[in-house]
Amino acid sequence: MAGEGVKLFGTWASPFVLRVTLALKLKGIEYEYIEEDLSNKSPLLLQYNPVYEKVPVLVYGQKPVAESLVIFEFIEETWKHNPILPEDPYERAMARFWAKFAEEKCLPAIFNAFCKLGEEQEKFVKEAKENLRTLEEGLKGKKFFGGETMGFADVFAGWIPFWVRVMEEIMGIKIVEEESLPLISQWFEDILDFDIVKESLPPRDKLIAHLKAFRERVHGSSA
Ligand SMILES: N[C@@H](CCC(=O)N[C@@H](CS)C(=O)NCC(=O)O)C(=O)O
Repeated sequence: MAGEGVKLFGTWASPFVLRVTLALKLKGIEYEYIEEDLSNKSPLLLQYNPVYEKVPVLVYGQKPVAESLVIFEFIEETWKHNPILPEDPYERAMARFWAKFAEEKCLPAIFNAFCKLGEEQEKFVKEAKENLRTLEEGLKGKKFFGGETMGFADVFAGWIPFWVRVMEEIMGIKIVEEESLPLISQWFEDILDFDIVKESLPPRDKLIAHLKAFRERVHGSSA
C-alpha cells in the first residue's frame, strides 16, 4: 500500500514507538524507519517535535505529527482501509476506554513496580495486578480487545506482554500469573504470537540489558 513519503522517527526500546509501528503494519503502510539516539537527538527530530522533543514522530509529506495517540488517529484517518477502530460508535468508545485505562492505570503501576524497591514496590506490584484484573473486563468473551484480531486497545497496550515478561525476569517477581489473571495471560500469549508483533519486538536480551541499566540508574539517583 502506498505510504509515499512516510517516515517514522523512533527508538528501538520504546513502547510508544511500537504502537505506531503496529498501526502502520496492521494497515500495511510502507514507511522508512529512522532510529534516533535519544542521548544525542538529531536536529531533524528537534525540528519535527520541538514541543516534546520525543519519539515517536511520524512525518508524512514533510508534515510531522507527534505523540503516539495523535499519530494513531492521524494514521487511521489518513488511510481508511483496514480500519483499526471499530465502525460502531459504542464499540469505538469501548476500544478507547480500555486503551485509556491501560495507559493511565496499568502503565504507571507496572512502571513503578519495576522502578521501586521494598514496600513501595510491593504496593505497586499489587496495584498492577489489580489494574490488569480490571483490564480483563475488556477481554471477556474475546481473543483480543478488538475481537478476533488486534484492535485499538491491543495496539495501545500491545507493549505490555513483552515488556512485563522482561521486567518480571529482571525483578524476579511475577505480575501476571495464569491462575490470577487467566484472560490477560492468554492475551499475552496471543499478542506475542501475532506475526506483526513478533517481527516488531526488539531482541529480548538487548531489552533486558537496557531495562536493567535503566533500573540501576533510577536506583542510583534515588539512593
Ligand atoms: N506521550 C508520548 C511519550 C513518548 C515518549 O516518552 N518517548 C520517549 C521514548 S520511550 C522519548 O522520546 N524520550 C526522550 C526524552 O524524554 O527526552 C507518546 O505517547 O508518544
